[in-house]
Amino acid sequence: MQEVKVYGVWGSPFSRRVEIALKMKGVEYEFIEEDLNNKSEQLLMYNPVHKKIPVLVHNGKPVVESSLIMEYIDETWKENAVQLLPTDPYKRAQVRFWSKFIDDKIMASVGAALLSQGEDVQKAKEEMEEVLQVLESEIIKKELFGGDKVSFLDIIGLFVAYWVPIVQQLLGNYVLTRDKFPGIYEWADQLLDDTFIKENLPHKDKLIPLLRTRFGVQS
Ligand SMILES: N[C@@H](CCC(=O)N[C@@H](CS)C(=O)NCC(=O)O)C(=O)O
Repeated sequence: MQEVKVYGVWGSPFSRRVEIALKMKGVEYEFIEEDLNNKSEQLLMYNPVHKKIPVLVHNGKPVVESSLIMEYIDETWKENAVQLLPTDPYKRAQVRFWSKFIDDKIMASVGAALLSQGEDVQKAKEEMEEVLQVLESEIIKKELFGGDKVSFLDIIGLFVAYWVPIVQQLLGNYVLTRDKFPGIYEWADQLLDDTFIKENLPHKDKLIPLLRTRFGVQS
């Protein structure tokens, strides 16, 4: 009998990646909700380097970093019908490249442009627009994002498709707009309309108060 546990936070885009990947593979797991203000001993023991969620624990062995966990899930439950990464090595490398681009460039630019204040904000917004433009050019090719099946990059990109518009609305601070990024919105609309994805995203009514508290926004 396999033991699969996920230490996470229900509203986190990183935790959701792991849960979505496990569900797509049909792997049963136990979800352990962490309080990030009071991290459990297990979390600190399993992820002593970053002390962050999510952590996947498979038969007692921890795996950290959401995109690496997704790869681990794909390789461990190979026999399951759904494959998250393409088989072709060149395509796999491209998927890893864009996954890293979203996690390194887009995440950082969103934080700087939407969540910070002060004189550098305008510059940060321009930088966020610049990196989103790069993503827009890739997404409109419809090769790695937005095929007929939910792909590895679609799951990684849920942060852009779902979380970013909600955060923008909450802060009244808009960079990712439909007129400037029609390709991203077309892809996001299609992805968020997928029944399985819809069922596995945190509900907006619950997510908004959580993010409000997290970002210290008055209601
Ligand atoms: N690169 C990490 C990012 C994970 C991450 O940022 N997790 C946040 C919650 S959304 C966290 O655990 N923060 C706790 C902290 O920074 O103390 C991944 O992909 O798993």
